[in-house]
Amino acid sequence: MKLGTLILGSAVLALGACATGGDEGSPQSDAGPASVSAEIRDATGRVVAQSTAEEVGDGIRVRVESVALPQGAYGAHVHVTGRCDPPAFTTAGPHWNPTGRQHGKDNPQGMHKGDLPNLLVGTDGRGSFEYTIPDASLTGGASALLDADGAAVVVHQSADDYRTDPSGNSGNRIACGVLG
Ligand SMILES: [Cu+2]
Repeated sequence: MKLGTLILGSAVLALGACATGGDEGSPQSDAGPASVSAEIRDATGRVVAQSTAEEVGDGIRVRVESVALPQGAYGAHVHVTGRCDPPAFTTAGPHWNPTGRQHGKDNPQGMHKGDLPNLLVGTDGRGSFEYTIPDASLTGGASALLDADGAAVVVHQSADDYRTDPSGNSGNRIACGVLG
């Protein structure tokens, strides 16, 4: 924790020093937010779920909550690019995978850092999970989630089998939200 405080402190200092002069050329400095959130919208622009991502110790705690999805089980992942262009949301790119693994916790070559549990939604349209991505950070470090092009949370049309590369056989992307 002491090291983390020290790094944050010097990053803030560096940011202050840059305020009147040059910069590092990136809007995402190392002194980024400790938590971010996303409104997850379907192809028509309706908010169907919400997400938060928060730095906790050496990981990122991700919460995804349905507010208006139909009953069912949905694959959900952190994708590498913070762009959600409907209707197919392909601009969000592939799963966040800074360690070059395959998809899925049940895959011997898995898993992606962006892999998340399935989102289970009841008849009332409600359901949520909380999951901590280990050994990960939002900002700072070479493989931080919030790099220059950000990141997005994507919900797929069906459940993730946690095994099939590259996206758990979870079908089309039905909703997407930019983390920021
Ligand atoms: Cu996905």
